[in-house]
Amino acid sequence: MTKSLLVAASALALAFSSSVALAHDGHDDDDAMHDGMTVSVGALELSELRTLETPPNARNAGGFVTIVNTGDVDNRLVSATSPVSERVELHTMTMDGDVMRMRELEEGIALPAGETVELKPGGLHVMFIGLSAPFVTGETVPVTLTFESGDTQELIMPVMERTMEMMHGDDDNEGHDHSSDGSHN
Ligand SMILES: [Cu+2]
Repeated sequence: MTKSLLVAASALALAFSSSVALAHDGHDDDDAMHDGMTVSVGALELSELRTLETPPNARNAGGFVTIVNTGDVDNRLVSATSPVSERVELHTMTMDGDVMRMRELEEGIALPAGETVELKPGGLHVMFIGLSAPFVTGETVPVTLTFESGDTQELIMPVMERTMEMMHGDDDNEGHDHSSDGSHN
């Protein structure tokens, strides 16, 4: 009697924990693909955090986030760091004739009061330079962002699968050699 009760109890526990795990996974996927979690850093609301999977030999990768400045004071993303790459820069991507070029923003990325700034493929982005390992879909990349306000926040960027649309705007690994000086000039 005691034994069968135990078995029943552990079966119940197993069923419970697996349903919790399933629910949790589904929630995470939803978050990463759609709403995303929102992280508040002072008056800033950060969402849509993500990066993209890289080819095995990739040296660089872009990181993306939407930042809403809900405050009355202008702010600025001034720097980023991560343990997954030699360094992290803040970049913009612009058209130079028919060629998309990336350029480091040494002054950082302005976050005007009341405005929304999107770091996204084809535009502003965080640039991981000198990857220690490829980014793999389903894994996560830690990144620490520092703002002019003095706030510093460690965040997690889920690694997303590349789509054709994303590849068009995020051609980081060909034609943009970040390892040599002057490539942006
Ligand atoms: Cu870049």
